[in-house]
Amino acid sequence: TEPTVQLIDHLDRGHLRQALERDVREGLAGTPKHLPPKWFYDAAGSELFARITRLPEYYPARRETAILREHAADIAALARADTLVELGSGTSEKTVLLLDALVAAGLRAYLPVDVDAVTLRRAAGRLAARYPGLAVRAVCADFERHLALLPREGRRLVAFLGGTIGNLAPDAREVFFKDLRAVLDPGDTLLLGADLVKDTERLVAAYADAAGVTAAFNRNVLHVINRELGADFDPGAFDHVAAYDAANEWIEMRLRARRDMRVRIPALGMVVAFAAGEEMRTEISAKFRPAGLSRELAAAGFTVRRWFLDPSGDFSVVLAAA
Ligand code: AVJ
Repeated sequence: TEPTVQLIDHLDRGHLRQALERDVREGLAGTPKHLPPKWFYDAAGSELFARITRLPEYYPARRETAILREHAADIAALARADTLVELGSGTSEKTVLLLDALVAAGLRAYLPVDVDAVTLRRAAGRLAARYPGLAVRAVCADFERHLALLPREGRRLVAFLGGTIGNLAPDAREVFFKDLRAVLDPGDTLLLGADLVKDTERLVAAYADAAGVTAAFNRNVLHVINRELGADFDPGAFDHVAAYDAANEWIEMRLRARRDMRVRIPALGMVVAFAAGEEMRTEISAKFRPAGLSRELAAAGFTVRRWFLDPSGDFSVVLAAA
């Protein structure tokens, strides 16, 4: 049987609900309509994302895994961490690669942070069972809002993997890096996974897989809004769209209405009209160049210690010191 893991909850139902209401009200009143990607991740959405990471087209997960497998010991030696804090930990599948090396080098605590309490609890239990000497404390929180609440104990390594940093628009990213830097102490480090700019075809294929898993993941946000806010979205009436914006160097996921629709959202007292062909943005996933990301990190007060690129140059992991 798995040990019980302490769950620190900064996202009580009330706050979560309020944040969703605000995001949906603002996003659906906007032109163009848009929703933040964080609402993809209920239990079903986290599961769909885990399936995405196993798709042949979705190279980022495999590339990052290869980097971590190759360089975990280097990372552990550079970070000399007592505590690993992982932002957006999800199923923590890749984390074992880091934990094996970090625990061998003296790590004492692991704090996964995620918005999806179900997936978080399950992952934390699995890792607590695998590393008996490690204190595992799961933190249910929104990494954009609750950085200041993260426990401060020992030398910390903050891991933000998978390329999730790309979900933040440049202005939000700047705020995030500054806020994160402000809660770190000298000696603490950041391990950041970032997907790199590459040819458009491969980028788009990674977000428009042949099996349609990404399409289901994209539509899941409509199921979440239906369940939580009593809305009557017909998810099947929206097409999945993935497009590369070459000027901004980011992938955009959208949901395109197949026909004219009126969607009722009783909890918000809203009726939202969609015109046939209208597109609603559900995610940006920015792609980076090491030089540009180095500049952003430096501007927030981080010092880059090392870049790790996979042999094909598709994905990068950077270790930066506070
Ligand atoms: C989990 C944010 C890293 O942006 O590539 C995968 C999410 N969206 N396929 C990404 C995602 C569509 C993913 N991140």
